[in-house]
Amino acid sequence: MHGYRLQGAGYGGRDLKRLLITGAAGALGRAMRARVAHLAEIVRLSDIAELGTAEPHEEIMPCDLGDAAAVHRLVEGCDAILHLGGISVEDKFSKILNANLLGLYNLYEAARAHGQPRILFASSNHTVGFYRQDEHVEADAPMRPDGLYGVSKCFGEALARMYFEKFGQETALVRIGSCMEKPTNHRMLSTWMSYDDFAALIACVFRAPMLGCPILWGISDNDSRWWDNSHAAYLGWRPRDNAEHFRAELELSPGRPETSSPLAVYQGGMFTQDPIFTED
Ligand code: NAI
Ligand code: 15L
Repeated sequence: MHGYRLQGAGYGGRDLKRLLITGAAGALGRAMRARVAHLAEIVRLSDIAELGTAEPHEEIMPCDLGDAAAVHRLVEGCDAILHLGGISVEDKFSKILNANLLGLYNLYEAARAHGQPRILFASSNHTVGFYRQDEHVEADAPMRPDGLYGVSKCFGEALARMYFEKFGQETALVRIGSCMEKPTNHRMLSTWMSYDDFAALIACVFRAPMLGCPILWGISDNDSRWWDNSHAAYLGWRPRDNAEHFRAELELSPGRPETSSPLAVYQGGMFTQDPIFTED
């Protein structure tokens, strides 16, 4: 942890009363659970997978995002939502439909009914996966999703934008690159975001006096980055880690991909090669 010290949380510095984390049993949920605990008096954890035992400041509410009534109960009483839940890789459309499309609609309808808590939506670089790695992509460039999963994140961004335009619902649309302990291939020299940088971004999103509905690139301060967040400087997020520190290690293993490999050609890497997974 690189020692962010936040005096107060909540919009404009007030403490949040209750922060909801969906997808809390997943890789990012488990990594963020302790890192964002300081932001709120109570952290409500939700998933369809096992969540373990609640700490004194936590409450556990299992919920399928596709169940509208359950999502309404889940969101009630929350003043901020870290939305990590859903299908996180390419999959059958029926699974993506339930968790990422219906689930997101349920979440935004519940938010509309319960005071419009600010939302951080875990979008993905796979909204723009078919751009080539030698292209610099602006946040407002046309989407070029690389699969049904990427399309579901495009839907999520569009839905969030509509709720912002129509109702003033604030959301940070964070196009996460590759958020993990450390980068594991050369592509991630560009796409990596450290857990600590993500936790700091979450804090900035929920502390900002005014958020709006910006698209943010979820990456560390990587030398090899393809995207930049200068349009969102008002949030005050300064990522501190840099995938470059891992370059020598990656040269040894797994080594550089062939220049013609999708891993070296497309921003979305191997996701561009996934088939459409049909129903059985
Ligand atoms: P993950 O797959 O480890 O976690 C997702 C969680 O959502 C799982 O615990 C799963 O049980 C839960 N979930 C799935 N369907 C559900 C449903 N119908 N109802 C309730 N919960 C459901 O994914 P990870 O890596 O933790 O990612 C979190 C979010 O960030 C995902 O939305 C993913 O698309 C997004 N993201 C992650 C990136 C990364 O590098 N880890 C990169 C880009 C986006
Ligand atoms: C994602 O959207 C996935 O959720 C994650 O598992 C990683 O594969 C990441 O993108 C990536 O592109 O590296």
